Amino acid sequence: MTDDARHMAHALRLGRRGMGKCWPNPAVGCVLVREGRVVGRGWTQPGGRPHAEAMALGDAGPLAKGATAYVTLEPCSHHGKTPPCASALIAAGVARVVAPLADSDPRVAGAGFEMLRRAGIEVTTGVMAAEAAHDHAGFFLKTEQGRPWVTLKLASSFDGRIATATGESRWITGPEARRTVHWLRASHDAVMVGAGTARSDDPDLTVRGWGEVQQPVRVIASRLIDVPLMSRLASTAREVPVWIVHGSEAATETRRAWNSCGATLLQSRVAAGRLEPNALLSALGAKGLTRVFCEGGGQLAASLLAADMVDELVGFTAGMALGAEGRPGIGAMGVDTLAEAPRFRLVETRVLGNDVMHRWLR
Ligand code: AOF
Ligand code: ZN
Repeated sequence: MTDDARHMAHALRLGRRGMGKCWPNPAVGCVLVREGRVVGRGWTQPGGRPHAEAMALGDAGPLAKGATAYVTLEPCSHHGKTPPCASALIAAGVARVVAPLADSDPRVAGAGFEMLRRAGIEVTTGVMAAEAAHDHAGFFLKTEQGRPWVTLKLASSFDGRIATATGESRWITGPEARRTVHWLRASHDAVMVGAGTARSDDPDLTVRGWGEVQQPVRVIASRLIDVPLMSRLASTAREVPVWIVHGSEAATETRRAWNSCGATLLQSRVAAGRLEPNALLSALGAKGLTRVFCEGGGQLAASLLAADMVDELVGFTAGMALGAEGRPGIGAMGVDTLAEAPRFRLVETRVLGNDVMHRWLR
């Protein structure tokens, strides 16, 4: 590994600390290195500001002069709620900037690199670009296509079932797998379920067991908002945000009731009696979400998969069989031939207690 790659790997690790916390902004990391020594570290703060470079420059103080800045995304050039990071790097006397990729925000998109070069700073791009592209994939999708990255989780028996015929589902996978699910929730901006799951499981959808964390937004996709007002989601909507994406058919009284519980309602398009996946995700992207963790149910998962809108699969498979009478984890997708089925590439397997976790990318 070259020194540049090593320091960029460090900056990427720091950047990941902000994942799930700094939407609508990207989770950027920054390391300042002078004469081979790290003199400043920073990452994008909760809510998206201050930016990573400002944090690292603050950490380094006068030691930033003559240093190389390793930033996981092009430093910004626009005057937003904070001054441009490119100007801050110039003012601090940084000698060189290494950043893997250009920012996809049209207000920046190359202008940050341009500002630095004009000020006589050497700019190196491309270092660990694939890793950075993966970390910022949600932010890029949101700025380029208006929708967040979608991770679909399925915790199931060996035969892909999530409950018995009578609806018993606690617990198929063990505590280690469940703990990892909570960590995955925390690394996403939002956790999403369909109305069926919200009704049958009465889930909290919060992150537990990882200390004080910023809770992800809880999204319910429900055309008619047919989720009981006595649910945990409704009763805790003032503590941790609940957003409901619904169709125009949802009754006015139901909308009012959820509103007064503190939920945010987002009306979206319905096609063939279902929330249209594209419109559903666009509604979430428009609200600034960059990474959404979908935990079912089967119908929502099937419609996202069928629409080719799932970017990552995370499976937790237990050594247990429930048979054809068990409830399938994914609903009907209308797939007739293998050629029509969405395919994913295996990127990781992990043993978690008596279960296996497997991660796949589109
Ligand atoms: C950076 N470093 O750590 C992040 C950046 O609304 P503002 O003013 O905070 O600007 C948000 C934009 O800044 C966002 O769309 C993206 O282009 C960039 N994010 N830039 O230099 C950072 N998080
Ligand atoms: Zn910035």
